[in-house]
Amino acid sequence: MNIASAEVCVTSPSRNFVTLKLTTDDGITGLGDATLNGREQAVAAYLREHVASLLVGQDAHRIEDTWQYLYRGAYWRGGPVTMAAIAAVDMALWDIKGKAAGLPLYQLLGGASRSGLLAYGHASGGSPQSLSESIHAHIERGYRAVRVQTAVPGIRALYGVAEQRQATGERYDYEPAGRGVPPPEEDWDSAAYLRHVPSVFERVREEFGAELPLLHDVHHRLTPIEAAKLAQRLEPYDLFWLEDCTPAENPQGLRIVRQHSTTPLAIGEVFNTVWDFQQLITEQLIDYIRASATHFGGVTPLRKLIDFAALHQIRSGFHGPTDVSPVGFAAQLHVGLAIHNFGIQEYMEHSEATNSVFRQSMTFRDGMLHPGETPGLGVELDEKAAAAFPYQPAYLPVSRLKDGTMHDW
Ligand code: KDG
Ligand code: MG
Repeated sequence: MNIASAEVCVTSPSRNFVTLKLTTDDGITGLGDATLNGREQAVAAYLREHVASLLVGQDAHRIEDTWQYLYRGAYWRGGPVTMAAIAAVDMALWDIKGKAAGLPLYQLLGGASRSGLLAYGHASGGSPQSLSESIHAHIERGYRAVRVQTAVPGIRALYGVAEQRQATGERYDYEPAGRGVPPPEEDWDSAAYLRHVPSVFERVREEFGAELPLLHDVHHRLTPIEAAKLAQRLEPYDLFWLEDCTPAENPQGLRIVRQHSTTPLAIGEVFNTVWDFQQLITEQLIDYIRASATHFGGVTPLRKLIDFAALHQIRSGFHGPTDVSPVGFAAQLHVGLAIHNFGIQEYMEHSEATNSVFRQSMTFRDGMLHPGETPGLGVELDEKAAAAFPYQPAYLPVSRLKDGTMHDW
């Protein structure tokens, strides 16, 4: 069973997605997600110009060897563009293998280790009242765990809080993060943020009780000592995790956070290879792995990473924002169902437009996700529907301090 063609589809039903479709000479198709938020066309070009022709004629069953060929065989390796492209090839080959075997992917990974995956949703609010309403709405939709993001007095617009205005005064939804050019601008003030956030969790715990798992995402904005202060101040509110509390390029910074707090830490949604995680895992500096199948080179390396993490009692918390397409999301649901050290799965819910282009067997019931029983990944691309949503330039917002200095993502 050889690969006969490799085609790339860029479509924008609510937001941009890059999808690779591989077709074998006996007519089986496989899909892979190569979406890289704000840099979609770079990955599409990498696949079309540098990868597609290498694949045609290759044995579609040789997933490991193809992965090594694309990763190890290239002189310039790693980085988000390359690894999203390799991820798409890897996922598409797993999709094909599952369809050829007549089995959902999780069965090929060892079978189910649980009946479903605990999901967390994104609650946020510009005021205590709207935050409370957002948490209630999530609980009513079935969520048993919520991420809590809040506006901060003194900061005009903060990523992750839906109902705010950007620095220009214009209102925007943070997903899909600021369509158009140039990117919207938000502002940042670490001192204001550190003063405010603990009081928000105090109120949320008072209202919702001790049992609801609460998560919070800092989006890499604090220095190690600021992050240590936050993690320490949040300890009474017993977070499920504190995410991306420091810039991800500086793993040893988390040693300082660890020295001061037992708040569990999650990091790694922007990581691309196991090397980015090596020190964090071996030194036990994190508790949850935030990689996604899409930005980490696919199912093959994600499975290896999570098995490595298991040696250190570190669990999964795979990245599941709407900029991971339903194809990439399905891939990590299959991994999450099969592995032993599953922790939690982020779930942001794709729009109706997205779901009309990507038909999925995945289900969400009573706060639990399941990839379904369809052979392969369980996602089909409706190419006709996709064609009605052409690519639109779209960027994540950028952040500046009050004096105009660019701040970390
Ligand atoms: O593309 C960026 C988003 O995926 C990211 O901002 C979402 O931080 C995020 C999260 O935890 O889902
Ligand atoms: Mg995050």
